Amino acid sequence: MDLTYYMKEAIEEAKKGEGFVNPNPMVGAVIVKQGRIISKDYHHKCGEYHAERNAILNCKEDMHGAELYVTLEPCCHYGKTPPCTEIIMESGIQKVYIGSMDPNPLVAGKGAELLRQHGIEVVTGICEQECLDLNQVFFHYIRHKTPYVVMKYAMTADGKIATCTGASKWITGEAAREQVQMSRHRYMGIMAGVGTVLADNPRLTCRLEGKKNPIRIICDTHLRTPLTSEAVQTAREIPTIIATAETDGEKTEAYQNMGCQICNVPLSGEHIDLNCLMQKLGRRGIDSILLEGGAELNYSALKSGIVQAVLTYIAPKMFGGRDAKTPVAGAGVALPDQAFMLDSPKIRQIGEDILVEWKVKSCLREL
Ligand code: AOF
Ligand code: ZN
Repeated sequence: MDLTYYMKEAIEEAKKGEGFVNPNPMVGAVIVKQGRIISKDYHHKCGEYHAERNAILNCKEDMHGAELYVTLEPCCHYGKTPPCTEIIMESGIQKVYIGSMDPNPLVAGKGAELLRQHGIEVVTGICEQECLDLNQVFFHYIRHKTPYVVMKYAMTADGKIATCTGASKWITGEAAREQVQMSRHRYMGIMAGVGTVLADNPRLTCRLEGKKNPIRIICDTHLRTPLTSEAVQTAREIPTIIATAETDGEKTEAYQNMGCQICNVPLSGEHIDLNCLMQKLGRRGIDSILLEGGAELNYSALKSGIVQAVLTYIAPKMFGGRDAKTPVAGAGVALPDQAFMLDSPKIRQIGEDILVEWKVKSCLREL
């Protein structure tokens, strides 16, 4: 077997932690001795042991002379758990293959260096691109301290997100909708505008068995969210943050009494300052947000430069209607060369629908 085979196994292990590890990275580890996998494991949940430690602790065989394949550079710091370098050095493992380096300033090359100083051979950059792709959220969050924002919308082939009467259930088929539920599990937060809350009264939860609900974030400049809305009514069970410029204590208290958290954000023009909101959410440990915006919020988010990726679901149908809503509204740009540019499209068919995943170009440059 070649090196990439074992690293791919480690990547498959890492993916099992999806949605549960945030704001930590997904990490997988495989231990190989004489061409045979003798242990493999992953980082299961934020705050619990790291992948390498799990794989070593679960290994039933002697690890002397074995090789470790790990998707992220082993840590060398005391965080919520002891350093992985320590247990690797005690284990007898002789060679470590690393997928991607850890940009966390507490690690950042020091983990690999420490292993080398202790006579362990270290090879870096195995399946590096796949390992970088795996943890786009973590790499963004550790560098910028703001959430990785993914704008998601579903539209018809003629670019509508609702009919001329505003009806939108459903645009895409069941398979695509199930995948959206998986995104709600994967990302830590879900964000919508008050317009969407008023129009659809969504729950913004993950309906998949054994998965987790995202933290709900409602952008509501003037605090218009009805106290009777689904989100407010269930705020005691599912964390719900209302981001608002309204500072009147009496008004905000009514929401707090229902279990909502109020996040006060200054105005930027007519709406709350989304960059400021992202900094505040980042400080609360939210590393990623699925933006199920509504057309107005989508435009504000693009304009503020907070969006890193876009998920476009396209259904094989057309609604027509000159007033039927499109995914991004706001004022719009005046000239084609002022467009928000997208890049790196990945196209897939999901049931009868098409999914295009893009990166937002300006954010790519910034990374
Ligand atoms: C993980 N899982 O498998 C590896 C990580 O607070 P701690 O102790 O959980 O440390 C978190 C940091 O450890 C994280 O930011 C990353 O830099 C490093 N490696 N983290 O959660 C793992 N190997
Ligand atoms: Zn570690």
